[in-house]
Amino acid sequence: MAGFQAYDKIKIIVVGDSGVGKTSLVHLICHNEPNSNPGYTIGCSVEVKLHDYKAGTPSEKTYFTELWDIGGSSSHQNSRSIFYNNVNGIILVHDLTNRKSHQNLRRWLGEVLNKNDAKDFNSGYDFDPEQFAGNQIPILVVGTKADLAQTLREKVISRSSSIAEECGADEMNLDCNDCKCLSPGSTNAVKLSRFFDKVTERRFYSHQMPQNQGHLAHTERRRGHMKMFHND
Ligand SMILES: Nc1nc2c(ncn2[C@@H]2O[C@H](COP(=O)(O)OP(=O)(O)OP(=O)(O)O)[C@@H](O)[C@H]2O)c(=O)[nH]1
Ligand SMILES: [Mg+2]
Repeated sequence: MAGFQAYDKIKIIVVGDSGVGKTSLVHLICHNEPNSNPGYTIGCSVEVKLHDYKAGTPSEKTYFTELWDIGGSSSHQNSRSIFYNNVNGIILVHDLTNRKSHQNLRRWLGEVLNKNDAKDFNSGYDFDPEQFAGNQIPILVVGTKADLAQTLREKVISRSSSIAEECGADEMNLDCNDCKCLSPGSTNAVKLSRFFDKVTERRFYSHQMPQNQGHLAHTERRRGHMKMFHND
């Protein structure tokens, strides 16, 4: 563990409706094994993964990647904004068997970007997806429960009107209960690693401050008090 604190860190928030599988996903990413009993997330849980930026190249460097798993319960909407400061990357999670959870990703993105405006989640956050055409803050869209979404209909639904396309985001689908879905060298593992590389690149190798980074970092105002849990 010597030198552990010497790693630079990046902050990625993981948002989406309650029950879509955010905690299961984060656990799989950070521990390489399924979480048999995730339970509801109250507030926020932060897990860490050491990511090798540009692995296998002379530029390789390890970064401390924090994954902020935000509880999706609508009853905590007013207090979540305290977690949205200084965000370097966003993982939007939806359940492939639940179309509504995909539609709600627009609202989640709106909530993150408009974190200082108190609005009801169901009545009106909005954002312009074209804001993201230049990918100021890298976004990854993850569809969970691929094991349950086996029918053609569900697959078609999952592909239609994708927020990932609108935002120019990366996208992947998986079964969070199957560690093979993120096994080294698999398509999803490569996509995830590329996403972490992109976030790291924007955070540490881009001299220009991203437009929305300033927006996200703008205020430290707290609108509530929430407990933070660490699962380790
Ligand atoms: N079959 C299947 N079940 C999954 C998958 N991902 C998550 N689940 C299950 O879905 C339920 C909810 O998962 P969580 O990870 O707790 O969901 P969450 O998004 O963290 O929910 P909140 O903490 O309430 O916001 C759990 O019973 C998980 O085991 C998946 O890919 N396939
Ligand atoms: Mg959770």
